[in-house]
Amino acid sequence: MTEFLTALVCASEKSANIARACKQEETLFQLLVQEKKGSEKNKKFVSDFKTLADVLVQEVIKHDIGKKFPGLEDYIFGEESNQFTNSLGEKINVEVCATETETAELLSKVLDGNITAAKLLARIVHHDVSMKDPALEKVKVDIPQDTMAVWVDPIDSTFQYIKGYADEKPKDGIYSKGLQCVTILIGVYNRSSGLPIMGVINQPFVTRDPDSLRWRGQYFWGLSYKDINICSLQNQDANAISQSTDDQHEDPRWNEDLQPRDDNLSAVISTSENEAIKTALSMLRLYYAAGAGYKSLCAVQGFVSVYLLSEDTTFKWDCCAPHAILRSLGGGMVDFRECLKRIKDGNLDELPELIYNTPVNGATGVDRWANKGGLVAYRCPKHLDTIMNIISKVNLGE
Ligand code: 2IP
Ligand code: CA
Repeated sequence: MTEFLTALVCASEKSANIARACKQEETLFQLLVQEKKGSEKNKKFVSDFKTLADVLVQEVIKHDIGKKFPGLEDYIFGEESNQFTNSLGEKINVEVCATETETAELLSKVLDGNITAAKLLARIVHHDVSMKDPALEKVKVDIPQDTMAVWVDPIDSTFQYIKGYADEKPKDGIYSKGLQCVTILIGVYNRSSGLPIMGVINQPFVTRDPDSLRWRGQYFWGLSYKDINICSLQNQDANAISQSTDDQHEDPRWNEDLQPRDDNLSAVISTSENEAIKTALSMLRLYYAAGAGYKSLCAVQGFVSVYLLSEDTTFKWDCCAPHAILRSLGGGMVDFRECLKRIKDGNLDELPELIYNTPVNGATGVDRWANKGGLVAYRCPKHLDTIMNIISKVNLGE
C-alpha cells in the first residue's frame, strides 16, 4: 500500500504543479476557461466553468495511476469530461499521449496554437514527481486492488481558481475566499461497501514567495481500512506515531491528542447556506469559506468542529478524499438530513455515513452523484452530536 498511497500523493503533486503553472501566466489562463453546459453544470452556479487545468489534471491522475496499477484506470471516476472545445469550435479530447511531443501537439490545439504554453504544460505532465515522505513509507497495509475505485475532483473551487485572489487574509487560519480555497481531491473507496478507504487533499496555493511570486502548497493524506487508521497529520499534530511500523495498528480514534482541543464549538459553512441554519449556528464560532474540499480540510485540520451543508450541491468527488482522511482521524462525513432525522427519532447510534458507489435514484447528469441529503464533516463524534442537537431544535422552514 505504501506504493499505492505514494502514487496518489505524487499524482496530486504533479496536479498541483499543473494548477500553479496554468495560474502563473494570466494571458495563458484566459485561453483555458470554458463554460460548462447542460447536465455537466452545477445548478448552484449561474454559470459553471471548467478549465483546461481541471481536464488535464483529471487525465494525468487517471493516466499515472492507471500506468502504475493496470486495470484500475477503468475505476477512476471524475468530475470532468475530457472533451474541450477551442475557440474555433473544434472538439478535442484531452489526454496524456505516449510522448511529451505528442501531448504538446494535442494541447496546442486546445490552446489555439500557442505551442510555447503547450510545451510548458506537456513538460510538467511528463515529468515524474518523486516523493520522500517517511510517514508514507510506514503505511504497510494490504488492500486488494480489485476492491478499490477512485473519485477525483481535479480542481475543487474552480470559481476561486479562476478569480485567483492572492491577497486574502485568513481569520483563525480560515480563508473565506481566494486561491487558498482551491484543492485537488483524490479519494479511494471500496467498490462493494462504498466506504472511503484512503484520500489525498492537495492544496496547491498556500503561501506565496514575495520576491518570485511563486506559490507553495501542501498535502494531507489518510488511510482507514479495517482497524488501521493512519494520517499524515498524526506526525505534525501530536507526534503520535512512533518509529515502529506496528504502531500503525494503534487506532487514533482513541487518541485524545488527535481530537480538536477546542471545546468552544465552531462550524464552517457556505455563504449560500440556508438562513435558518446560519442563524442556528451563529451561537457557535461561525466561519464562511469557499470550496467544499477546502471547508472539509478545515475540519480535517481541526480549525473547526464541523463543516455543514444542508443543500445537495456537493458530489461524490468533493467528499471521498476528505471523508477517508476524517475517518482515519476518528471522524467522518454523514448525510445531514438523515442524521437530523435520526437525531429527532432519538436513534443516532449508527451514523449515516456518505457512501460512494451508489448513484441517486432517478437522477441524470452530474446529479446522479450528488450528496442528496447534504453533509456534515467532523473529526470528533461528540462535537457532531452536540451540533446536530442544536440544529434539531430549529425550524428549517421545510
Ligand atoms: C464546488 C466548489 C464550490 C462549492 C460546491 C462544489 O465544486 O467546491 O465552491 O460551493 O458545492 O460543488 P461553496 O463554495 O458554496 O461551498 P467545483 O468548484 O469543483 O465545481
Ligand atoms: Ca468540486
